[in-house]
Amino acid sequence: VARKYEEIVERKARTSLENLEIAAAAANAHNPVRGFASALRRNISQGKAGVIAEVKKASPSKGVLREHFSPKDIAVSYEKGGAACLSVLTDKDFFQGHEDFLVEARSACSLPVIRKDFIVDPYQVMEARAIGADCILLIAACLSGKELKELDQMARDLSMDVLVEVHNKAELDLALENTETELLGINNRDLHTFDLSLQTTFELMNHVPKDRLIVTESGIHTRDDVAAMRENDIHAFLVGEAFMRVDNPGEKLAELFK
Ligand code: IGP
Repeated sequence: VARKYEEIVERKARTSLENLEIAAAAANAHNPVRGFASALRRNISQGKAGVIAEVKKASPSKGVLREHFSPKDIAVSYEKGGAACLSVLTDKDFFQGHEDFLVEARSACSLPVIRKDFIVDPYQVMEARAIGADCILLIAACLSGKELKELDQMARDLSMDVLVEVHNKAELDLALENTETELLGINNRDLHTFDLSLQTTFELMNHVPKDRLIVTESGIHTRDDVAAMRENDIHAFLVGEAFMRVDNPGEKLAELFK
């Protein structure tokens, strides 16, 4: 009966903001958040990297990354490989993602999960908690200061953590001014051109206050990439492609962050 109820609630969650509110409240009662930021902090305080491992079938710049795509199998593999958290793409049009992938991945493991999508509306924030997300991504490039403030506050009112993502100094200033979340993502990829440079992290990190936890995002492929970050005191990572392209994503994770 309980499972049926969850199914019903989850269906309703797609229909209206009002129903979503009910679903999010139900999720908070029956499926409380798994601390996302705290999972990263825990790993880092033990001297390990805090890895957010991404579940991503395809990307607009690279096309399909993985033919055999099972969010459940990938989640299990990542947990075994030592991931602190999962990131699941739910955007359908450009990343071939789906809300169901988040539900599947999260229920297959005990790791906290971020909903990775282009969030521009309160509806999507409510929906995130309703489907079980523990954290949301807010991309400064596609939001005004007012929107950032509203969505950051709303997510935290729903008990979720927020990862706010920036790619340049103007976006960083906007994010710092309008969010209170501790998780500050620096995307090494320019979303407009797809150009990628790890230098982005090294340039912007000096402008980030010490109480924020920097997550370096995109383009991490080698042990040298990881070492360069860690030498600069960057210990939290968001990695997708490097894991999606191999048969055993968790094994690759363990090897990259050994
Ligand atoms: C992962 P990579 O290069 O390891 O696959 O990158 C992640 O950073 C990337 O998927 C990402 C992203 C985003 C995707 C970062 N920010 C915003 C969609 C939207």
